[in-house]
Amino acid sequence: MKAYLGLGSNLGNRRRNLITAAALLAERAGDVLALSSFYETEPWGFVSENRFLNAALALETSLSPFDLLRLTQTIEREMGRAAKSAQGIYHDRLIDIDLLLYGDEVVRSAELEIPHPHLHERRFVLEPLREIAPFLRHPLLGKNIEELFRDFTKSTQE
Ligand code: PH2
Ligand code: MG
Ligand code: MG
Repeated sequence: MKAYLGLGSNLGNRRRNLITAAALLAERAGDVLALSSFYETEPWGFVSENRFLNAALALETSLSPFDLLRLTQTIEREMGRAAKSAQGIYHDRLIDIDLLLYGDEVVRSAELEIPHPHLHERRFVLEPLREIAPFLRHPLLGKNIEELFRDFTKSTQE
């Protein structure tokens, strides 16, 4: 199955952190089909002086969504991520790996939501994803990533 992941880092050697995460995913999750450019972005939803590098990654994987979630959490821990976001409170982090889309599947559980519920509201997700998958359809919104990105840029002055 084709899965799309978002990568983010705003601490340490951010470029190296994204590359390490991509390499570990390639080792353990399947084939990395594409990795976007790295985008320098302002922290969204919390105040920090540390800007993010964000990227999107396409993966061909035989892992289930939940096994993929567990693997990404293991990689985050191994790479030294300390705090996990809870109740919508965000922190600086060495690495954050988010499952954005998994084929056309829709998962809504306390542990995991696919498509990522905020995918279409965040420039730092849409812009890298658009680079590697402009024609990928969002299974719930019925639009492709390029269309979602255009809607987003029209609706915001950000
Ligand atoms: N991730 C967050 C919260 N805010 N801001 C940017 N720019 N990039 C991120 O990856 C990011 C964020 C929660 O995971
Ligand atoms: Mg995140
Ligand atoms: Mg996360």
